[in-house]
Amino acid sequence: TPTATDPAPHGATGPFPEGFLWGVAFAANQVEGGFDEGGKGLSQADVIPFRTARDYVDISALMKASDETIAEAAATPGAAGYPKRSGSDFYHRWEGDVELFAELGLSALRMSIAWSRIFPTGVETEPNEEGLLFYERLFSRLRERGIEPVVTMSHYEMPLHLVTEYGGWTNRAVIGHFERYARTIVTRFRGLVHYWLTFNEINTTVIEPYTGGGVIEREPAPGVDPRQASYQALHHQFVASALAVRLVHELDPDARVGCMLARMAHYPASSDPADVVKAQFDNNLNLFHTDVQVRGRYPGTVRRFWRDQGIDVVMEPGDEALLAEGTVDFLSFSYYMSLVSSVSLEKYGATGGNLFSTIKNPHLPTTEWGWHFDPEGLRYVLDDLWDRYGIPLFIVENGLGATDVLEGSAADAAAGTPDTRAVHDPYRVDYFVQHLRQVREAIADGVELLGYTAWGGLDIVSASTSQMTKRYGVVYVDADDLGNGSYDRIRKDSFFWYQRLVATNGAVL
Ligand code: BGP
Repeated sequence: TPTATDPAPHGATGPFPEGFLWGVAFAANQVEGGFDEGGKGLSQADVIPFRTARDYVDISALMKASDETIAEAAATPGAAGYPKRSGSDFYHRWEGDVELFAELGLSALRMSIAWSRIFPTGVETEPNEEGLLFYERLFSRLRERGIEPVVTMSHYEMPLHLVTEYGGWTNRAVIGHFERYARTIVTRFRGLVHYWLTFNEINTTVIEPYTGGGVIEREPAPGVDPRQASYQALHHQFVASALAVRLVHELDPDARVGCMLARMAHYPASSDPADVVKAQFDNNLNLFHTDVQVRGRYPGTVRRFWRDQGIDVVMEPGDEALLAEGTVDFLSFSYYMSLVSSVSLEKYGATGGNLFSTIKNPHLPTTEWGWHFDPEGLRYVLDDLWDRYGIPLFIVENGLGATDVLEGSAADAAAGTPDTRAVHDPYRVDYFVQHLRQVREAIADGVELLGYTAWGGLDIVSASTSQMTKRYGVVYVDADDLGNGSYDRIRKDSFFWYQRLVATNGAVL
């Protein structure tokens, strides 16, 4: 296995295409904080509590929560029990953070707009000007620093009111509210934003219905497949996404708009054809999302799956035509791991990843959180997506969640002596090196790739565990899981490596 210190296998210099976008990525609900400032309404992320350290936050519990429980969570002041309410305090520190990104030499920042900053409950007819101004200043500053904002319209976030009063995306009426929001931001940020993404990891709506679609299902009807509500919500999101694509094309012909998938490749556990067909089926259940958003239609495999499972997705006349019309300009995706499929699960041991329980791949190590570490899988995914769709791709998330150790002390800095604080994270550099070498292979295979934005630039609150200490950044944020700390920013060793990576357009690999 190559390591970060090995010489580059091809001795290549500047192996990435001209104009390749190098960046970092994060989401409003995980980074901003300021959850009740500037006229912002509560979002569904603001009521996700912190549970236990290593365990997966059981968001599905929220789906069964009573109105009173949600109201209580919504009313709890302070941030400690609700880590996403303070995030990384980017809302107050964004100017300094942009300077750090400029120092990194970035050409892109992938981020999201908090819908609840623009329409606090989602149903207002007029937007919240203070929210619009926050992003307008941020986008303008980024452009001044030569950093292209790549903006997700909805990243695991919607106004809480739309969840509690409407049932989230299960309710078709939410489409209209989203359309007004999309029209508002695309109009206002015309010329400032050239790359839009509609929904983050749209396949999450089925995997994590509360996170992805604001789906709260107190009592699913007896005998009804529990995924029924999620697939209905997903269909509404597809329609809303197609409308947003149309809006961007109409309102700002210079901008490009993409979809966003959490791409998890499924490998067959064995060469038994039954396992191979099962892996193909699992891949199709992941890829049908991009089939809809890139090709403009649901594939036969998912329609058959719904039939077999008794899932009945209601579509209105005109929906299919809209999906066919609202196809995206590029396909963006996150890549963290591959999974393993088999028809006989009991034959194989499972890895207890914090997000997915999957068959353990004996050829791959796992991260501290049990996710398969699979750089070659990224090349496989890139080549495969390019083959399947033939439109430009964009890696908008890839990175390592790890426990970091902060050395040195803030007291030194406070006493006027040099700040000795440092984070030595060779494991993160190694992660990037191994994955980016595979990206380079895919580019050599002919894949058209717009850019790479590493997750998350700054340490931010984890989406799935609500931990700050599952750290992804190249910049350390001095805060713990309960929101204690100075929130100071400390450049990790990986910061300086990433800076060289960008400055050489990938030649350090
Ligand atoms: C993706 C999400 C992100 C992010 C990342 C890492 O699923 O789009 O929001 O957080 O995964 O996951 P986690 O934070 O759960 O470790």
